[in-house]
Amino acid sequence: DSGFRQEPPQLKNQYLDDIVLKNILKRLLPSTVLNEIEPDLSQFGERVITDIAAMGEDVETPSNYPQLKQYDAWCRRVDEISTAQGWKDLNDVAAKEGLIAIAYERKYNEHSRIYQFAKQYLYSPSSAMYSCPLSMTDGAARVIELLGTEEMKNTYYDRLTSRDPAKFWTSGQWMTERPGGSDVGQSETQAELFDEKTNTWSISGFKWFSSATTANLTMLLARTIDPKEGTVKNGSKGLSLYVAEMRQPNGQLNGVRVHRLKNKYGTKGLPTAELELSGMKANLLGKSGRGVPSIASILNITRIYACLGVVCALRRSLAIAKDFAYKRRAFNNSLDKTPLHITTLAQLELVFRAGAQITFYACQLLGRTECVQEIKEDAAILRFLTPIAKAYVCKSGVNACSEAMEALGGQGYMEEVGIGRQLRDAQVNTIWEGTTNVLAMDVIRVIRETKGQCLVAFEKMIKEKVIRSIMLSSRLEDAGKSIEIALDNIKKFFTQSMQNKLETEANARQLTFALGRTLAGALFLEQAA
Ligand code: MFK
Ligand code: FAD
Repeated sequence: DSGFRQEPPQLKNQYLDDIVLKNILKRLLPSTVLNEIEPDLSQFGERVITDIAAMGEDVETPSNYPQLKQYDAWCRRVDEISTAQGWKDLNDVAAKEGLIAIAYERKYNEHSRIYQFAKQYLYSPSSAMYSCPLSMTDGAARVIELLGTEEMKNTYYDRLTSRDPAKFWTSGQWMTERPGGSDVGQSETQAELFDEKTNTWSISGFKWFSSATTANLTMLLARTIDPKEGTVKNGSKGLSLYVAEMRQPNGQLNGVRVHRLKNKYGTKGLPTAELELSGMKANLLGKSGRGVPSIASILNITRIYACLGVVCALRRSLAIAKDFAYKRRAFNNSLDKTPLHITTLAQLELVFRAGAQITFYACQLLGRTECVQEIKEDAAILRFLTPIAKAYVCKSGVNACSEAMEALGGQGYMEEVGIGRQLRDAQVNTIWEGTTNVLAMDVIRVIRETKGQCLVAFEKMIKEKVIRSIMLSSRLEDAGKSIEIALDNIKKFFTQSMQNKLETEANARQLTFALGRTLAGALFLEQAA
């Protein structure tokens, strides 16, 4: 038929077209660094809508979803997980493009993290969730850098941070068990000393969620059996962190049986499995009984990745929705000239910009804590800010992705348009690496542990940003006043509604979101100045 055909929305170079990312980088990076890395970001911005996007499409093709083969034709247990060719190619791209390496080569010192996260931000929406194994690999490299032995640094760390696809390894992170993913203190998996000389332990139990099951390495928690007494400690104080290779030198799995692949709502190309561990050989990493604080170095990195994952999913969804608005007409008007439609998109843009500002601020602090001396203040702010960011950015961003879908009407709901995938994959970021409420409780944990000093430091940081911004640009005075009022309201809310333990916990989410909104406001001011 010769009827109407809608011109479809199209993506442009994802770096050059992203004014928000470009402005954030301009503000956070010295111009010498930005000038040096911009050609790389531009070429990568093009790749993520061409060859890298095609790899992601390959992974997202239903017939290519991961599959588990438990037995070979001779009834031998093999537990092989097959993945799409695109999944392997995305791994190689990640190594060659330095998606982990950039952060650890530290060519630009503290700024390297921002450069690395800018590339991860471009990569993630096209990567069909390869950013998940990468985030855990990043966390694993950091924990080895902080707590690993020289041998672990020479072997594992070198591989995790390599740019050579033949050498590059990824790592998983196994915490969640059937009795509790939030409350890991209920974990049943146990570790028994196998060889004292080599610090090798034999681990048995069941891990209920393992994403990146095809990774080469894993970081896992297990309850340590005291070698002398043969006893274990209950709760999380009995857990230690271990590092294990997935396979033995002969290629067989290292005491791992893949029970089942998870049948998930999203993250379809990511092989998430239930694993039975029986005599998995692993090395203790860090101190015995300090598993949770040790693995927290990973969590605090992957939580920033979760923010990034939602922010760039929203940015991709909005890029589609905005281009559509220029091309679609309704009631004799182009959507980009329709007041209510534009207001709706502008509100989503605000959510996106808030998320981007908070995420890159967290990333800036992460880089500083890793590279700069005298980092006490940065580290304290980062510790408090990470759960705030993860809870606030992920929750608001997922809701906004859903709105962006609606902005294309019925076509938004169609698979080929691409927003559905972004929304599905964004959704998990409110669950994994700590649910919204668990993170809100982490905010309370930090307040309690620092006896409220983190709130004082937070207030100081916000006020400094406001004052500096107003000094640079007096037109921001009114906005600055609003932020000060928001800060006062948080203090009032905190003192009034946090009288006892029950009330404090019941109000934790509200407090966390208020802190997130206020931080976003201060960062907007800084950007506007
Ligand atoms: C683009 C996508 C990127 C993301 C991909 C990721 C793929 C998916 C991977 C996963 O989902 S992995 C599993 C993630 N699991 C979680 O995030 C667990 C959520 N639960 C929590 O976070 C709980 O709050 C926690 C397990 C930490 C509670 O543990 P405990 O032991 O009951 O808490 P406790 O006793 O308050 O704290 C023990 C110690 O850890 C304390 O230190 P001290 O012993 O020195 O006093 C705490 O300060 C410390 N700690 C807890 N959380 C911390 C931390 N330290 C630093 N940072 C933190 N976040
Ligand atoms: P529960 O802990 O049982 O929580 C149930 C509900 O109770 C939640 O709403 C939670 O917010 C609430 N709740 C719990 N405690 C509190 C509290 N104190 N205050 C208020 N509310 C509370 N884990 C890994 O270790 N490695 C992986 O690779 C991994 N990959 C995953 C991949 C996917 C796709 C998914 C969906 C999950 C993955 N997980 C992984 C598991 C994930 O980290 C957990 O599901 C998550 O931490 C929540 O744990 P849970 O499922 O046991 O829920």
